[in-house]
Amino acid sequence: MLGELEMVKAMLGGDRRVVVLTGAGVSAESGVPTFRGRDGLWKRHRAEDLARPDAFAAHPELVWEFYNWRRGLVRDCEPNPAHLALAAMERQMPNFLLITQNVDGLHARAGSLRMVEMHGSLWQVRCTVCTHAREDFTDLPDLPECPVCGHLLRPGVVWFGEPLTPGVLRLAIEQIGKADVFLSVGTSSLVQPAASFCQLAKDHGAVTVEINREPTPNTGLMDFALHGPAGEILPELAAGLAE
Ligand code: BJW
Ligand code: ZN
Repeated sequence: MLGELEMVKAMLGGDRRVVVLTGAGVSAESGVPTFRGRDGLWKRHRAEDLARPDAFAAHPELVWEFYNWRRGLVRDCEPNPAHLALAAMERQMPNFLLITQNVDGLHARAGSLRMVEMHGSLWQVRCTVCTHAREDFTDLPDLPECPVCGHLLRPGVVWFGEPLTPGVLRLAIEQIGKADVFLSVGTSSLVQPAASFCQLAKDHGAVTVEINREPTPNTGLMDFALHGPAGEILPELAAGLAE
């Protein structure tokens, strides 16, 4: 009898439409701290308490210090076997879309192209007042200023209570609605709207698969739950496709 991993492998072949949602757990093996749990602490602040517009309005220097620390940390990290396996899957599958909640850019550095960064990017900055926005990989000052109008810049990420970039949610919903297989990898499935993607996929008849070190609130919705490190499980799935 086939194990769960072999059964999932078998469903990824051919021209099946596959949508993968990733979260912070995918980058954990690169040394990037996850958002929640013990890792989600920075200088006694919870990451969730800093990734908010009200925190930025009240303490922009503290929030920028948090983001500048993360930019420096991620710059020294490398994509891990989980990122590489997803990039390999994309090359082997004609109908593949990666939707990531991660802002670290490691999927792109691993070679993923058909990818949506639904919560923005650590490497984007934009003005809090005018339309200036840019990609910036350099070391930023403590309180970076807009070169156009002189007002404060902010990280180009999506904070709690903010809408996703126009078109991103529409694309995700459209593609999930057509998916044959939906994989949720390394996310706690606590943050909306990403946490609802699994139910959406299931409602449209997709086979649902979770890859995580621990169960999540969505585990009960899954047809398959593969518990373990993404950096071990994803390469096994990708290797199956090449055989
Ligand atoms: C491993 C592993 C290994 C570890 N291998 N696994 C409906 C109901 C209730 C609330 C809401 C709702 N709709 C909207 C909301 C509000 C809010 C929300 O969801 N709140 C909940 C917390 C209750 N959502 C929003 O505000 C969103 N906006 C929105 O909906 O706007 C609507 C709107 C429309 C029109 C006008 C105005 C508004 C926006 C959400 C933005 C989230 N932003 C953040 C910060 C991004 C920038 C940054 O990084 O600094 O995104 S929050 C944070 O959480 C970050 C992450 O992308 C996101 C998800 O976290 P993730 O990836 O799941 O990480 P963790 O740490 O939670 O989990 C890691 C997992 O990995 C764990 O399960 C581990 O076990 C596992 N793991 N190692 C495999 N090796
Ligand atoms: Zn400006």
